Amino acid sequence: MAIDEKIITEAIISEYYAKFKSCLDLDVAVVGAGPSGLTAAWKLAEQGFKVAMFERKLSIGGGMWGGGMTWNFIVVQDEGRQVLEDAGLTLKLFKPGYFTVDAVAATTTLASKACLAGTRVFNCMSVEDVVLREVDGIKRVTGLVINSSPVEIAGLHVDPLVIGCRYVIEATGHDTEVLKTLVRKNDVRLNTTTGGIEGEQSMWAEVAEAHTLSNTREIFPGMFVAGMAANASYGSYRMGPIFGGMLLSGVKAAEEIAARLRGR
Ligand code: 48F
Repeated sequence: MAIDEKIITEAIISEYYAKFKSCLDLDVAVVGAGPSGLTAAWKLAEQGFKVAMFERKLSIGGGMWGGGMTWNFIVVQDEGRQVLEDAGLTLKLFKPGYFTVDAVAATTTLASKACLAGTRVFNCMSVEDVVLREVDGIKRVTGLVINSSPVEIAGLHVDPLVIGCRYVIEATGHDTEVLKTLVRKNDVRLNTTTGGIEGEQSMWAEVAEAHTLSNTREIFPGMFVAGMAANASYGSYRMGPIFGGMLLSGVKAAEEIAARLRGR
């Protein structure tokens, strides 16, 4: 069969823009494709919600590829194990209560679950701001301001584009980048003790794992925090290469948002 390069180009242009156009009005926009964002996207997309995920890097998976210090295994406790088993992974019991799994297998499997469930993934896309609106007298996040990562990396002066959504999941990890932008640019109060971002504390895995789950909530109207961003927002600890809290946080964010969207 003859191959026409122009048809290949046309196929990519058509498919990409059809995908982009279908994402102008989302149920949920997930920022950051680490383990918490991937799990949340998977769980929401498999219920039929319209979900897109925006990830600055070329690869999705965030900080899970390299296990601990590039030694590519991760650890989960009993509590988080089921999420990975539901995804099709087999975990190995290392010591009572501690399970291991290959980090690359875990990352690719979660990524695959999110994609195959119907998440529209935009890699190489950075979220640089949010859209704020006053809805019934209350300020609310109603969309994201996005730009091509190569534009961002090159420091080019190019304006962004905008998508709309019912909910944002802020899953940008330790840096809580999107939430920081929301607070820096607007006179807003978050659902935290001080009303601001509390900041992340040093390593305390046991407490951090539990807090990741309790800190997964709507921190500002229209915006949930998940994963490490949840702990960094609410002033809890880091936990290193134990990932159950990240997975369960994604599940919780998905459950809470699904309930709100259904009650709409
Ligand atoms: O850091 P990350 O993996 O977030 P997570 O889901 O998981 C944390 C763990 O990896 C680990 C840990 C567990 O013990 O502590 O650190 O909370 O993934 C966050 C993703 O967000 C992307 C970033 O490239 C990464 O892949 N990201 C960050 N800021 C932006 C962004 C942004 N402004 N726009 C798009 N993507």
